[in-house]
Amino acid sequence: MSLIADDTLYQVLSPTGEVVGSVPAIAPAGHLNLYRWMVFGRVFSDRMTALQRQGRMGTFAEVKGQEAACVGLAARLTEEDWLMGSYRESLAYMVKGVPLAAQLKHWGGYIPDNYPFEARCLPFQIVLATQVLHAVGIAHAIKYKGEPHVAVVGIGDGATSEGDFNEALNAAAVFELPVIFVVQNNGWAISVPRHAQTRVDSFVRRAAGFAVPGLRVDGNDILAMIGAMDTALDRARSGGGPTLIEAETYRMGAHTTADDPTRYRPPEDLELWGRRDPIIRYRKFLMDRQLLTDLEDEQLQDDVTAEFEAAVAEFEALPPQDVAQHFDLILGNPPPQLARQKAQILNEQ
Ligand SMILES: Cc1ncc(C[n+]2csc(CCOP(=O)(O)OP(=O)(O)O)c2C)c(N)n1
Ligand SMILES: [Mg+2]
Repeated sequence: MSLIADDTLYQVLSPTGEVVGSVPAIAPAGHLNLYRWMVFGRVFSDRMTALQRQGRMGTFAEVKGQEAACVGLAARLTEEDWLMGSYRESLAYMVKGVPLAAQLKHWGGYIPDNYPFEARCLPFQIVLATQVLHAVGIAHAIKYKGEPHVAVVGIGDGATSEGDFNEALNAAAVFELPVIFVVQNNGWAISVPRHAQTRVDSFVRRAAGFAVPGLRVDGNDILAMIGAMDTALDRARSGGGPTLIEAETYRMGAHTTADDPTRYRPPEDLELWGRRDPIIRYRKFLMDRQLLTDLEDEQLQDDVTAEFEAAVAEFEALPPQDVAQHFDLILGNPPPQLARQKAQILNEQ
């Protein structure tokens, strides 16, 4: 595969799991690890949504449907590489080394004070596109220090309309920084469809305007994601500068648990993308190659569910969050309105 400036879709597995491109070099254990993360991501997304509905979790942004893109963008990074993302990259963060316990705290309204530095992930951003500036800043530092590391940043299709995204791409190109922008194009920015976001056909075309090479990838194809990341990582590590990867995927769930997509999404779209499910196609590939049996698959589902439930039990045993800390950790000298809000919330407890 070479870096392309057009928008040919790069695929290794067809939606029905047939091999249609060159399979990246991955050991059998590596394949199973990727698959395990994807299955874990589905369980994580479905269970977090259910917990929120039961009043046991805060507002949550689903990962369902985007497991290959999330796992693929993180899986080939070394410990020293950095990963920045939005609320949609929670699974990618766990692949990079952020513990599930930290995710539960973050989504559960606690101060996420258990992000280990060694994971090299900044807390995920809610304010759209801010993380791309952080990634470019970190990539600048990496280059300045002459380190062989890379900064990777995930961003949604809608967030590419932010000025920050465009400024970041330009700076990355001008300074030839070791940064990879992964646009998770999941079709929607809440209720705004992708076609209402930009007049260009694909996001790699926006990269071309900044002279940043782009790869348009089937984001529901884990092997294509891995192949694309390998190409972009090699390029960044060898001083070749930034790359933009557009991962074409689909948000099968709601935007967040605060959203109702039945009000704006045609049901036939969900049916279409259901047939392109990233987990089903990778499972078929693994079974065709005798890397996975039905029995092992069932066992794996049970294992990841048990892992999730054990972490939830620990999370639910935590003492309640001291709400005052949410205010105290932000500003040393809070303005009067924040001081008032803090007093009010403490009063209401
Ligand atoms: C600067 C900013 N503007 C608006 C919002 C409100 N908002 C939250 S998510 C979202 C849609 C983002 O869509 P996209 O970038 O495609 O990411 P996705 O949620 O689809 O992963 C919007 C408008 C925000 N968080 N930050
Ligand atoms: Mg989106």
